[in-house]
Amino acid sequence: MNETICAISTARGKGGVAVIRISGSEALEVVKRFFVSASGRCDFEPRRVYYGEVLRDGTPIDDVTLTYFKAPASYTGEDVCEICCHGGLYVTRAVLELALSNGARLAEAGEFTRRAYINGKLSLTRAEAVGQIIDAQSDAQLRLSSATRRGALSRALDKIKEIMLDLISRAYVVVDYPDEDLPETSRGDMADKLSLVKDELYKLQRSYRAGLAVCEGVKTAIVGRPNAGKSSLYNALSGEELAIVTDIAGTTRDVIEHTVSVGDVTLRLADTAGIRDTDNEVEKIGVERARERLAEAELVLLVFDSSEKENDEDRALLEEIKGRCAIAIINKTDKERKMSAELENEILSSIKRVVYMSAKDGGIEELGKALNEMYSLDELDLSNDAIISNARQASSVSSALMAVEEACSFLDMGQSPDIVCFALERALACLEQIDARGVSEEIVSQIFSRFCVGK
Ligand SMILES: Nc1nc2c(ncn2[C@@H]2O[C@H](COP(=O)(O)OP(=O)(O)O)[C@@H](O)[C@H]2O)c(=O)[nH]1
Ligand SMILES: [Mg+2]
Repeated sequence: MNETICAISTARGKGGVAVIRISGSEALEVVKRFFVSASGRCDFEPRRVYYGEVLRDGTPIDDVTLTYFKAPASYTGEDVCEICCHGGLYVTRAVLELALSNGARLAEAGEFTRRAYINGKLSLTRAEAVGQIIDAQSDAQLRLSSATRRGALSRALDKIKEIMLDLISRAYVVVDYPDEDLPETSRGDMADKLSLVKDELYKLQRSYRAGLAVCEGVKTAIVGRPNAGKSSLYNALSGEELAIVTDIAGTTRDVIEHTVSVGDVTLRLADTAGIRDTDNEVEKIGVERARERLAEAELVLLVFDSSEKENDEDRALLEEIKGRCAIAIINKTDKERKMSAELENEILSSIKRVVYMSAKDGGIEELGKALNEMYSLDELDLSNDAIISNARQASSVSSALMAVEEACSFLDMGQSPDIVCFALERALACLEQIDARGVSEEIVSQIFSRFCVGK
């Protein structure tokens, strides 16, 4: 039998109310030892809210509400009591201590959700999504994690697994009972089903790039020659005046970083010093750092000043960025244009994506659109589609794909159905790793340790 656990489930700090959650077979017994309802009743019905007082050594310390959920109809699948007390630090702690001294022990980080997973209330991807919802910092992150929590990814995986299982079981029937007159899965049918499985898995694999861009964020460097408007762009994207902006070339020296969301993409954005040759010792270090940050960036926002004639620095940077994942920002469109059509053509041909904007007056929506397109987010419905958003899920999908590819090539080579299915079974085992209950204890612990206490 599981121990009964308790924790403060609301954030630490002063607030209107705080929730203390208690889960386990003894939950109600524990609570009855220190809670008395105003009506005097103690046969609490599930899914009802009771008003009453919390007593410590016979003295009321707060008036609270108690909600009781009876197993298995609760978050964890066990008996759960939630006490809602006033949200002071001291009073909340006092109620928690009463639960502790009356038979519950303190929950570990993520232990409630872990129990929900163990009791079959949530699949692993859905449990992970609960963590993502808590961590979400943008609307896109919330939409994606909420869809995963509702089971979008689980259902997509189940669908693929179902087709695989059907193929495997039909083939084995043929293998096990060769004399019986069972309909043999025709090779054509098998090939069709396999290619369906492959398509679905490739779709999931492709979704990872989008999932990463939304959830983890893209390491991005804003680069360009001095005074192009990099810091202005950085501030406009951050929505705050974080970087110093002046018309003096060489103002920015330190690399400053901030996470922002543009369109549906999360950018781990760095503003850098304008890249040029300089004799100034401090600026020189700034340029070196800008170069380092440029080298490690996954995405480059290369800023040009359209109100100035281009120079060698612009051309050198354009040449350097060729072939990288980049968006060209042609800035200062509110001013009279002096940049040559020749450079513009060069930019268009070497960096496919170009956004015209004024960091002063706007154009950020256009950048958002370019980013959504770049990460295929315009093809996805974050609120409903199955999207892979972490390395654990992605690596299992890749392994499953390899095994399915192998199954396909066995089939092409004319191998018998059981050999094809042998590869399919391996693919199935890889997919089971994502969402099934067969996931190793180590991985499960790792996932739930990232949660906060009380969740
Ligand atoms: N008119 C106009 N001025 C801009 C724009 N973006 C930046 N600036 C000005 O250009 C100068 C250099 O900007 P800054 O952001 O410091 O450039 P950085 O050196 O690339 O970081 C400042 O005076 C800004 O106010 C823009 O879109 N339009
Ligand atoms: Mg700057």
